[in-house]
Amino acid sequence: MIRNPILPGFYPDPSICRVEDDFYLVTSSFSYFPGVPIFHSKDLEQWEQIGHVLDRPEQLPLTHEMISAGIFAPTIRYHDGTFYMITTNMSMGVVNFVVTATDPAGPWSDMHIIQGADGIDPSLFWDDDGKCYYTGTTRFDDEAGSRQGIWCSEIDLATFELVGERHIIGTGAQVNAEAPEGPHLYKKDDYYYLMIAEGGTEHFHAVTISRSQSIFGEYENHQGNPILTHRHLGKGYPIWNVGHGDLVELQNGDWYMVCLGSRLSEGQHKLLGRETFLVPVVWEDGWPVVSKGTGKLEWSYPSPGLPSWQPVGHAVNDFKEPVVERFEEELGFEWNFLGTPREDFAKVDAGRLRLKLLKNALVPWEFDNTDGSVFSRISKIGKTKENISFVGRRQQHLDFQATVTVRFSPEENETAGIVVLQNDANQLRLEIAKGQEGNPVVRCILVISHCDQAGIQHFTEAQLGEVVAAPTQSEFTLQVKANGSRYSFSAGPAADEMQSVADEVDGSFLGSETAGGFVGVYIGMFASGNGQTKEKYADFETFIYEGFE
Ligand code: 6LW
Repeated sequence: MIRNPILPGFYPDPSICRVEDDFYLVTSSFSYFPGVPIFHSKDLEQWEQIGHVLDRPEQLPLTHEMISAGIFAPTIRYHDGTFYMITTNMSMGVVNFVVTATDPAGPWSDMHIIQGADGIDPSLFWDDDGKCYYTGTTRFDDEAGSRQGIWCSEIDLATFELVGERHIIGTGAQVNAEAPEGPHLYKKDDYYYLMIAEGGTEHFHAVTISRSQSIFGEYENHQGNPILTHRHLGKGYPIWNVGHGDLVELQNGDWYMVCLGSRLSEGQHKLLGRETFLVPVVWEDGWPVVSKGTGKLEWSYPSPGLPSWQPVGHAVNDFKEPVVERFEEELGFEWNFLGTPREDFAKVDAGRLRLKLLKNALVPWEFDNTDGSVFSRISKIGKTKENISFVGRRQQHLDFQATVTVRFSPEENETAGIVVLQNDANQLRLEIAKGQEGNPVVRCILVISHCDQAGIQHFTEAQLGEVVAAPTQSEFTLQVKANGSRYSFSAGPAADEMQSVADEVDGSFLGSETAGGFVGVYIGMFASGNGQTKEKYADFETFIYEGFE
């Protein structure tokens, strides 16, 4: 059975390709490093992460400053023995580039930057004659004024250069469609199909399609558009902002679409960001019908009937057992840094994750003095390339619990702990610090952004609770539990001696509908010298993530 979402948690803008019996799927990763997680499946039901496409600093220059910058919507394709992943790095400006590999688990090549390719959401399409075409988004002027459209150009993949004239091939199904983006071209039965996302990546998101018998158009919009959306289901429908899809044809001629959607907590909060869903597609009269019979994303679909298969490791969508990280070897694929790690601040060493106390902290700077729009915030990036000592994983369930043991003796204003992170200006931290009486304390800190009347963002920090530890205590068990958007924090010297630090905190402000941006919540471990880098580490042991719903 297909259980949706197939990739729970923040995995937006999915793209899929098939090579014989194997399916590969990639998603956006913004300012998290490594970037572009890549998943493998043979049955479309279980998905195993096989790596990250961008796992070397030179492939992925990022800063940590603006979490929703970095890598936007990738496309994965396979042609003639080579895998291609094409995407945009917003932290380099708007730079579109391709990396290639013969093994999708890596290594992937260095970046091949496509000069002259403006806009976001690049995709590649090979025609029957072997020519390859680039599609992306752009602003252009016509008699209707300045607007966004989809452009297409031939590309030479020997030199990674655009060839010949570029053509505007689509502007969306709706008149003055908001944000036509995420284009992909397909060819079926003598038609080129241009499938795009439109309506913006929020409540009005949608997948629409047009077709033409010639690659540069003119494309005829489908009368049945949008072919997938949840915008007409009203607010509060449990899966929201459905759109940005990519199609795949199975070995047996069946078709499926991967797309993004968000599960809502309490009917309105998008804490998990945008997740990856899978939906069956049939073709009728030359056009795709998505989720035939209901027309909306369902929580499950019957098995596609592919040969049975067991992943080699752990399927990323299997949470029957708690996910336990013992930090015995390298960090598992679920762990990320914020920005490109340029310093050696995280060591996995004999059952411990050692995080060095760097001078930077997860302090709110991101919203300071900018308006709320992601793009105006992106324009402010580039202040610092210094790291934050942070390692985190996605919150993948509306209800979950995470527990970790930390060895740390705080001095001066040093801190270490765990954080529920949407972005620098919207977070809940459970941190060990030196208290006013000199004892170590564990305190819960809330950081929340708000907008003033002029539309400028600010933030507030507040302490929500504190427990005081014995003067010599240096081992702490920290736990965060979520029940919908209520987060509870507890701490103690051992797992069976826990005390509440802050209970049932309203974490709804961590939803992207108010916090802004394109990411979902992470649960991270951090350490900071708060102003000073120290040759000192906080040691984290046995991180247990349990997902309930
Ligand atoms: C992405 C665009 C979108 O590039 O949001 O949902 C942007 N669609 O296609 C960031 O994910």
